[in-house]
Amino acid sequence: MLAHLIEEASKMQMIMFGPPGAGKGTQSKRVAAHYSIPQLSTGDMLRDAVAAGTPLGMRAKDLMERGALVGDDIVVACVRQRLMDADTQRGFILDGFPRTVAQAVELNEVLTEIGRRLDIVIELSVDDDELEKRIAARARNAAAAGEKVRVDDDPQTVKLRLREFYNNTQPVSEFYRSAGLLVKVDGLRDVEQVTSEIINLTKDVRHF
Ligand code: B4P
Repeated sequence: MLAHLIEEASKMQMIMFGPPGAGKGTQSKRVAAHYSIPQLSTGDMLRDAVAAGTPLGMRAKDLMERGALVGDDIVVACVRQRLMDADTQRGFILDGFPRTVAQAVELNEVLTEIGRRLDIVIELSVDDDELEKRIAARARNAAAAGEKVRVDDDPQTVKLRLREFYNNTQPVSEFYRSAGLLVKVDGLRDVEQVTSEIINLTKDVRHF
């Protein structure tokens, strides 16, 4: 009973980091459900804005379809606003953010402003061949199910997304490693095995 109450009161503030298709979205949803905290995916926020045709979505659409990163100002503004929502009080998982060192620096500023801090950054490691296979499988499965295929899941665009990752996003890993927050997880295993490892790694870092 006491353990349950402690679990209820404690916070988990984490980042799920990794290349496109590493399973950030897949794992964030599962871990967020385990801790009953929201998954804040900048990819989903941007896709929703594109679908709704908002001014922000119109700025993001072309960049996303080309496999490029959307401007730091747009993404940071989305995250800043979302972190003000009451449901993040017990914690959150940032999925796909930050994707540049500038975003990481701005996130630190936002968290300091609102009196919050990060507990852990999980980096999912998956090699490029497997990333390309997973994204191709997602596109095939969506088409077979009659669902919308993500424009950026086209094989040529995936190569550009990977290039963007190595040029602009990979340095974020070093940023958090030097802050003592980074933990690498082998993302090549089954979905369930990866989730178990993340839950094991995170259960001792929650705070009040
Ligand atoms: P995201 O929506 O973040 O897309 P992603 O990197 O492809 O997704 P993820 O790693 O979550 O893969 P998933 O779990 O789905 O970004 C899309 C675009 O938005 C970016 O290219 C950029 O333009 C823009 N954007 C987003 N955030 C931004 C930011 N902060 N700054 C600037 N621009 C930004 O997994 C992929 C597939 O693998 C799935 O089909 C899944 O079922 C499968 N899978 C997962 N884990 C597996 C496992 N263990 N084994 C086998 N298959 C697995």
